[in-house]
Amino acid sequence: MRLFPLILAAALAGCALSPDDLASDAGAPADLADHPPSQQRAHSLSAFRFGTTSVVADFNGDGLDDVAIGAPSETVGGVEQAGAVYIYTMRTTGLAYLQTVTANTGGFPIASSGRFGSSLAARDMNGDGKAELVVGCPSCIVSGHVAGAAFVYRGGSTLTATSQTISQAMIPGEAPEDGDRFGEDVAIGLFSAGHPSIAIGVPSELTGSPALRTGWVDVFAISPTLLATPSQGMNDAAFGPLAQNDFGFKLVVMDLDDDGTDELVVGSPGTGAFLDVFKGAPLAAYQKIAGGGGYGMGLGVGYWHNAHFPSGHRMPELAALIQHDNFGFIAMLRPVLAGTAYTLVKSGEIPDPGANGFAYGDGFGYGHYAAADFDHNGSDELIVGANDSGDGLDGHVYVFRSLNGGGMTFWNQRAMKNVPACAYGPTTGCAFGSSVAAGVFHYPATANGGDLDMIVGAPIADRADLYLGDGTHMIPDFDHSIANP
Ligand SMILES: [Ca+2]
Ligand SMILES: [Ca+2]
Ligand SMILES: [Ca+2]
Ligand SMILES: [Ca+2]
Repeated sequence: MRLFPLILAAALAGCALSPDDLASDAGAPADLADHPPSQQRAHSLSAFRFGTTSVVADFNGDGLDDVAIGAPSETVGGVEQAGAVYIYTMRTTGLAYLQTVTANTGGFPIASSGRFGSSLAARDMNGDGKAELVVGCPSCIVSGHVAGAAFVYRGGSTLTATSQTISQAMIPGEAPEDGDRFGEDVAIGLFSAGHPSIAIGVPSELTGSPALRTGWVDVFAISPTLLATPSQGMNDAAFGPLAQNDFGFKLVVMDLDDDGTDELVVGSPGTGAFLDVFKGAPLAAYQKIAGGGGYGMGLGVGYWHNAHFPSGHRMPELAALIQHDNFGFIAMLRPVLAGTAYTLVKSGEIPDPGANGFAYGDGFGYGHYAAADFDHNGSDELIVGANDSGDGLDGHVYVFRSLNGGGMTFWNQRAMKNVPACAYGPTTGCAFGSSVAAGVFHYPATANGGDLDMIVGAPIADRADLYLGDGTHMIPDFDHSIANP
């Protein structure tokens, strides 16, 4: 787990890594030496099961939040690390297991360790009020190569597969190749008003001549019948020299200029370590965010400063892990109008509260963040996991409260830790905080004023823990935590 930060530190300092450096850590074989840091880190996640990823959405259209929990290391049909996603819907008793989705749900043959569920995204893409689920499977075998695939599931009383395997095999001029990691992250956006698309990160894609492992993002248009058609692909060439950037490792969408269409933010935590913003249909390079250290390992979007565009629409803000001075920070970036165009400008940094001189080795800020107005002050709290907080893969979750433009501070609960759950993994910990998501998970939903709750993945303990908000605190409700079914 700590291999990655050490390698990134060396990479940022311009040091060359030898295979011996990698071989000295039992977690990563030497043959990963030419792969970017995040792939080496991914290799160490083989014990991560239920709760590695999560997404909250209303899949069945009843107005209540549901949740999908990813378990990319799940054994399916005897195939280790094939991966599965578990769907829970809100019932009168609270969150209840509904179904298990695997790559095979739509008929895709599970023949190897695909790590289905490594990435999740959800949004209603056909306008029926029921959210669709998109699942990345970055090691699925396509055309005989461990190249990766993604799948779309239609929302409804149960999720149903579209029976379409989305991969680079669909794209003229592109080919599935071993190790591409197509599906490492997925995002759903409206890059053209009314027309949903999905963006798929391919962070180990080779591009250029001579080929460099630059990374890539493929974009697919989604039809009203939920079928995907390739529309474009890009790397970061428009922004400057190519390198082992791991472009596409993390993706989020946000409408940063209030024109009714989403912009795509792409994290590139490799050699360059920056964020690229794309805008328009087709998406075109819009802004490169770099400087001060390494961006790209973790991203979140929320309404953290309670600001509004002149239209009255709320102004979204980006939170992104930035690593500098051997330390992890969450950088807050907000849209600022310069001339006639908005761009994202950093407004502040939140240091890792738990590092204690540990440098950036505690997993703080890796992955996707959650946003929720737990305290009803009009601006979202920022929820960030740190799944490796020093004492084995133990983990913390930090909740930062927005002061409505006056910066971020701790909410009255500085950090949460799932001590009961960690007892399941006394030697390795439980990686609590690997995924964070917010929604209303208590019943009835109006029982305490619609307060928002939180679900936290602890994938080495094979469970996700529930915290119920009362507007003032998050109260652990381990009795209703959900374990791998
Ligand atoms: Ca629902
Ligand atoms: Ca739908
Ligand atoms: Ca926009
Ligand atoms: Ca708040």
